Amino acid sequence: MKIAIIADTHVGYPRFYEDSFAQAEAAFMDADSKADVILFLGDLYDTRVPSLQVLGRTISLFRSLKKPIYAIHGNHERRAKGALNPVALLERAGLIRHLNFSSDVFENGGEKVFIAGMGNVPDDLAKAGIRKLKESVKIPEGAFSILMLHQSVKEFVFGEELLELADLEGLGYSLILNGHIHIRKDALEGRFLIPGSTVITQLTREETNPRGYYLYDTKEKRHEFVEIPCRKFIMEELEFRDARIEEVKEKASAALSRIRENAPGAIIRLRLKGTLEKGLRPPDIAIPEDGLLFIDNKLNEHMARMDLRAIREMREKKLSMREMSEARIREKLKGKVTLFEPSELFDAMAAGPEEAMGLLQGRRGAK
Ligand SMILES: [Mn+2]
Repeated sequence: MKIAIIADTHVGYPRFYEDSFAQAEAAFMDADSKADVILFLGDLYDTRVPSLQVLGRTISLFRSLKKPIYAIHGNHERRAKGALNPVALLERAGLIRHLNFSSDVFENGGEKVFIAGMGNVPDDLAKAGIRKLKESVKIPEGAFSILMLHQSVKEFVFGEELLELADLEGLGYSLILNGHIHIRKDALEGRFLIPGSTVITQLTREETNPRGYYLYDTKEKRHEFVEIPCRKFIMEELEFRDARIEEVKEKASAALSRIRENAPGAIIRLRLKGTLEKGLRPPDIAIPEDGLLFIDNKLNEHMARMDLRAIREMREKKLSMREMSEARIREKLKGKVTLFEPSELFDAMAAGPEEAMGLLQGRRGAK
């Protein structure tokens, strides 16, 4: 049996609205032609209550597919107890099977697979969720069994109280599938699979990799990644040193034309790093963004960091600005013979550069 595994299509995602549909449609239609059954791992929609426009388009898509679909809901679709979520709504319409702390047996050509699902629960309740799942779903003996989840997993996401692979491995499923994490992964020698999202959402370096879905073969116990046509996403960095505004603008526009020529229509994230000429601030560099161009202005970032560090240090030591400055001056003057006290220099500097210079040149009291 061939099983298609799709996750996180986020249809209706505002930033890349059309892409979210085109790429979801591409994944489902391709899966429909290659697999016997389609498993969907949550976040079909980007919102809990999608617009009628968005619902309508997915209904048309699912009506056009021939293979059965099993789905769970993701965190983007989770609603309060008793409120109907959009994935459950599709089940009411007879278009998919929605599994939530429940299971089913799918049969094809004499081969049976057991499929269980747990819709997303908040991270802090995930372990309790797994305990509840163990009680409500019993895996039949000898069956090839699949669990569908939409959770953060410690090995791939930062956070506390998250599920760990070890928690899941011991549940006894032949195959565990997880959505939620938008980057494709596999673990436990191919027994734990995350297909990743079909649409770009976070604009991270990892998202520059191809998008698609997994196709699992139950005979060979192997998965393969099937790439779908997807808008390209390109990330580039430009480094500057004491740059003028024109220099930054010229280099950025040259880089953009080169990228656009090689990959027309790509989403581009351009990061500007390094330093600007004295007197310039990052906001002085204004490169217009559009729906496909994102400028990440990190110019002079280390300076901002230095300022931040000084402020933080000051707060930690609970020193006043005056004490802080005096302490710094004292440190600088360590071992040097001076005719003035650090506090005097601070006062002079506070009064103005003339006064400070006067003090340093020994014109004490010369006003
Ligand atoms: Mn998601």
